[in-house]
Amino acid sequence: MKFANSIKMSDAGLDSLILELHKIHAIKFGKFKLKSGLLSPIYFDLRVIISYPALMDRVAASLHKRAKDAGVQFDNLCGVPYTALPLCTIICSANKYPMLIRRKEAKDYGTNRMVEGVIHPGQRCLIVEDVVTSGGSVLETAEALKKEGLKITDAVVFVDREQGGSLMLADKGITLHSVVSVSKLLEVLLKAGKIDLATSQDVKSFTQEHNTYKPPIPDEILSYGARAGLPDTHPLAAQLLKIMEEKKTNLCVSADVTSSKELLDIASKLGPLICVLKTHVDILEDFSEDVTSKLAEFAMRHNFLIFEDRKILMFADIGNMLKNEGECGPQTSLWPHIINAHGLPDPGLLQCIRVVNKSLGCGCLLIAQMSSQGCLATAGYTQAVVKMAEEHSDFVFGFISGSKISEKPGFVHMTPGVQMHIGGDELGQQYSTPEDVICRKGSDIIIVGRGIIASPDRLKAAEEYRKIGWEAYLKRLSQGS
Ligand code: S5P
Repeated sequence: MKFANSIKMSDAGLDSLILELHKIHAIKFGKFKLKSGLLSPIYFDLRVIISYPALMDRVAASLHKRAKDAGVQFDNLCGVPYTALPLCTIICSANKYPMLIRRKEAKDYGTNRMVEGVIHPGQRCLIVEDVVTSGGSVLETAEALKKEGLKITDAVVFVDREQGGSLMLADKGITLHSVVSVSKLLEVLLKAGKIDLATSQDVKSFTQEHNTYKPPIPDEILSYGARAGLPDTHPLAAQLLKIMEEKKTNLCVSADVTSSKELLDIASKLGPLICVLKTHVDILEDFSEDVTSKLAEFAMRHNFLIFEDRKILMFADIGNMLKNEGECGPQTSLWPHIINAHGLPDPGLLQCIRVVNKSLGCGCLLIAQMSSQGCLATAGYTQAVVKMAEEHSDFVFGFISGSKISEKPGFVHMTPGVQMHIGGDELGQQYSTPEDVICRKGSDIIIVGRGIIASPDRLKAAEEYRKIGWEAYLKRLSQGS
């Protein structure tokens, strides 16, 4: 028999694997009652692959490759019972890795063990799973293995249903590596004409609406004002949190417009309703120094901060290049209060941009997650960015993220991709609602662009977002007490 590990899982290989799985009804569309009682428009039944050995080899190989590509270190593997057991067996047999089996129920005779196989406490065990929804089954297996003294830092799964499992596991110190996400799967099936657009949208809405992730609720949820007064809070975060408390707003308007007149109009009219104005001055067609000084005037008058979004002129080179090109400093007479940077290059980048910006009183938000579909910033990356922020907390005061990702109350979380209804645009932007972002995902500030900018009455739209965002915050506070 040709072993599965010889199979190369190219993009085309993955697409054909998805199509094969659809063909044997391992992926089904319709109405399926889940354990929770919910009616799901999609169902995965990967149990059937045991009847298709060649396909089973390919799924096992893809799991193995995913773990290897992610550089996961492990001493042995354990499959979550039952569907992942044969998959784990194939990986171990083909690659000569030791395997462990977790029992679902203890025997009442013999050794009475919950985990079978030779255990060396302190060794790292990689968990293998077929489908993850909430992450609960992976966690159960991880807990059983931990009781035996094993270290569990990673799990590899074939399908991530993108309903919060990876975030929940990340909270427990486990990085989830998935071969395929539901979004990718829908994309492939749609392209191949196996499903229609309405089915794909239906599944997307279902996964977004039934996200199972609940950020851990700290013993006490602190108000914005209380967080401003904590000794470890960065001075800029403190200023921002105070503004939010005073003006009763957690709204940041993303003024993505190309004319200076429009930008200044937004700043002057919406200024009283917002805590932050996010600009992209690089897209202004008629930029002049006059715009920056007027923006600064409005920021003073209406008490908001200016956040210049650096994603287009991205700070994403190595630190040395930015130093050489003088890219780190102000490009205009106005220097914003806030800038952002990716964590991708390395901490050298932060050191470089900090030198210029910190002396000007500017603080930085690290982009830990993105709202765009298929974004590569997944759990492991996000965790690394949080660590980077903690190590540079004299300059970094928070994150651009989809939810709360740090328990440190001094960090501010700002979330883009917000509109009144969940959905997205044709270029992959994905939207959550203000209530979802603030109340359930525990973020602090909603960043709203087209939800306000494309409205015929921007003032009215901004007031609606401000009100809903603020009410969601009050609800979050009341839930914590
Ligand atoms: O992950 C991100 C990060 C940012 S800063 N996704 C985003 O959409 N943004 C920005 O938020 C994006 O550059 C744009 O300025 C704004 C979202 O605009 P909207 O019109 O989709 O609300």
